[in-house]
Amino acid sequence: VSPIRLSDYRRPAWTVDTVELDVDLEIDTTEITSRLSLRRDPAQSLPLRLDGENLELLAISLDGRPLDAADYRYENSVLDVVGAHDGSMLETRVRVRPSANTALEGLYLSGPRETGFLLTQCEAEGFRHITFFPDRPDVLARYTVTLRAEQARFPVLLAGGNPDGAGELADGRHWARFVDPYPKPSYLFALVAGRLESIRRDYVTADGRKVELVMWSEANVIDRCHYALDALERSMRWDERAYGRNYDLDVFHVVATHDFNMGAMENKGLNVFNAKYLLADPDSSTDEEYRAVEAVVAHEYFHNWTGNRVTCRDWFQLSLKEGLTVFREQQFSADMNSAPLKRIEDVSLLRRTQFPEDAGPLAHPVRPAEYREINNFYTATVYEKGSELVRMLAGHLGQDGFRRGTDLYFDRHDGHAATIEDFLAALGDANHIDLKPYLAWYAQSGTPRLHARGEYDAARREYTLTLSQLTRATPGQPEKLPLPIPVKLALFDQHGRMLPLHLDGQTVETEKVVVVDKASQRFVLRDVPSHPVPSLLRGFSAPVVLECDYTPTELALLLAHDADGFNRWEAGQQLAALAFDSLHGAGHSAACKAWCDALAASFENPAIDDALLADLLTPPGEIEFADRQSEVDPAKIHAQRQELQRRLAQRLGANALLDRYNMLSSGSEVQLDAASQAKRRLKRRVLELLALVDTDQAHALAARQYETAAGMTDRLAALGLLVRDRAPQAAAVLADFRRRYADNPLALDKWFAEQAKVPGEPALANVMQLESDPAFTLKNPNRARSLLGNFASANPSGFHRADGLGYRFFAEQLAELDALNPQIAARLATAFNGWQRLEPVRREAAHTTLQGLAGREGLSRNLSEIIGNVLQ
Ligand code: HT7
Ligand code: ZN
Repeated sequence: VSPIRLSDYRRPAWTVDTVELDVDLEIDTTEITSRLSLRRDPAQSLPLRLDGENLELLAISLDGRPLDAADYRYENSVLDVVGAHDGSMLETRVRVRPSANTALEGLYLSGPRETGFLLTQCEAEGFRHITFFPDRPDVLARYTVTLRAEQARFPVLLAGGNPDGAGELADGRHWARFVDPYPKPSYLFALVAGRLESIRRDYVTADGRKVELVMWSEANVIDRCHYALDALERSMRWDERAYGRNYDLDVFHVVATHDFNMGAMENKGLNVFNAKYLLADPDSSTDEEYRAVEAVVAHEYFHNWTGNRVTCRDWFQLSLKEGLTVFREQQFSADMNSAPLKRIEDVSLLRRTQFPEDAGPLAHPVRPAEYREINNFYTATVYEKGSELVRMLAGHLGQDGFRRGTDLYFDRHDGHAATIEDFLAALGDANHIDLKPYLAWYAQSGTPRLHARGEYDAARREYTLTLSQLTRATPGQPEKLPLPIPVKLALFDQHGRMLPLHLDGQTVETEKVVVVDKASQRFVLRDVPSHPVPSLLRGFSAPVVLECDYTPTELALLLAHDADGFNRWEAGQQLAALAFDSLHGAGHSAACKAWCDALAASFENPAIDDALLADLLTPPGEIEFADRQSEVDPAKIHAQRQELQRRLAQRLGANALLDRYNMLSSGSEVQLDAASQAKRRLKRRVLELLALVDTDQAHALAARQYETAAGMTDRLAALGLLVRDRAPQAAAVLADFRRRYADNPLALDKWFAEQAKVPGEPALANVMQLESDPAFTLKNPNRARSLLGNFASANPSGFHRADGLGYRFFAEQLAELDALNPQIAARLATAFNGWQRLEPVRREAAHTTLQGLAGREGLSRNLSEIIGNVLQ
């Protein structure tokens, strides 16, 4: 398949004003009649061409006249029609097969055929699996949808838009109609039909519209939807306050499904959620999962303006909606919870997922220049790095300026499909600033390295900071340009006090942003009384790797005194990295002691929040350590990181850890307030550290914690520790967990996941055995991800075995999965990213396996694109 290129973009030759869909729903065969009123671009003379994938065409007519075979051709997923003109009405009737749809794209069945329900997933190109259409995001149309089905089997009928009538039909069937007054692209179309229960709440928007909010799920889990409904209400209020955005339909429906390729989908007025991100209760959800539910509910809701009212001109602009919406969710979650902790969580995610993407063969710009399979571009780069770019723009404009900019963006582009240039132009125009230099960030892949060197001239009382940037070549981009990098900085004296900054003759407070937009720049700070310690890139002000030759003492000073919670943690992470290096003799031998001493002081400091302390006590993960090495041996990294943590545990002392653990023990009910969550986070960390110095004691405590836990956070923390350590108590708690949650698929996913994450060689035997467990199926994406995804992407020492058997097993699974669900197979296959940097034995084994996989017959476009790119 030849790639689709951004540079080839052309306006659509044909658009659609209105769509009328009549859908006769049945599990095995559903018939869809569509009437499209067509508009022709007078500047183009191309014949009418519509997309259509796997459709059985039953009837076709143009302007009321049935078409002869000579007037149309349906081949290779396109329908060409002769004789259409501006204002024509094309009517088609097609048949599709929901129960046979294992790819979960288009119309499909969720759950068993006797009890499950029907639903659609159209982003990115699923609508063409439902009917013929110019299935591209710049064709915005008004939809009227009439659903018909057997009433007893499908009592609930839903589609996007406002309800516009319902009634009974002959033969026990019924119908319901929905009209969406807002023009929308086809990827935002949705319908749902089946036996579902609901909980509801009335909501009045700031501009006075009465809205009914409705959460839908299968009956047995409807009680677990209350938290999401509360989160939705919080999101709606927040968007009114923070961005002046009000909801715009009379109803807002949200449906939970266990069968979903991604996290959730923002279909206009009818969001669909992976149950993992909608259901929450203390017995089956961890604190992290509660936060994820709140974040995803907010994310999908915020899309109503950033994505739906203003959509993307083409899929190259995906980050226009995704980067901006992730950023809005991050702001919201920071407001609802702790801002520094949210920042730590988001930057950790970026480093764990996006940095490796940007450093390997899958590197691509936030706005890619070409793709073969768009579903492969829902990546950490488009989402997470895209959000960091918006954060830089927002930081540049300040809170009021950014709001002026987004107001203008919504005014200018409401009801239209926009580009990233449009977004930057609106932000810039509203503030009389040219933001075009930031466009380079959207076009250039790779993570810039920002090198910082400070020199203090005691005689002149001047501190000169030289900041230089370098981005390494990435596939297809050998040359890199300097980018505008905002660096938020402060200076500390040797006692940990912040110094006032004098730059270019002005005094600013104690914090300042300088923008580095050349290969190298010098900034001179005057009137600096003593040799300072710089705190750079505060709050992670740009998505770069900072290289600064800090001494362990300087990092320890920042860890103890930096008022920026994020940078305090960051100093600890950098110090941990020096300590890690020192364990195999490279670099400062004093670093490990400095790290342990600094954390011992933090451990005793009552002013530090429990959750921040838990994060401070956690060194960078194995993937982050691997990112700093050129010949990666995951087994060695695992062992060395364990050793680092053991030294920390020794320094803190078994008694102190035990005392703290006992102090943190929680009550008999799960409280969700920040302090209670923080306690559980620290308790988990303390127990993990204790296990490194008093293993038997920690395992006994974990077994008791498992038995007495009031909720999933404590229960899973205990189970995870026992399973990872292969403790004698592990088998019993695993058996208990399995029994306890036999009917709870989301909890059972955790049971699979924890066993897939056992470090080292034993992981593969576990995973192979679990693959033949009766509860395992490749047909359910959550289950496939929990076992195979965790094994291959979250367990480096388990997956990357020197004998290559991890790769061989995983490749077999991918091939099998690809035949069922290419999107999920392709996503899981990205676990092979970075194989070129493995040590030679593993590298060779991975290479052989990848070549074998690439050579298989009949791979999907999704999987072959990823394997092909990874092999480059
Ligand atoms: N906008 C949604 C993307 C999505 C998706 C993409 C491809 C295949 C299936 C999908 N399900 C949802 C999710 C979001 O970012 O909000
Ligand atoms: Zn999104």
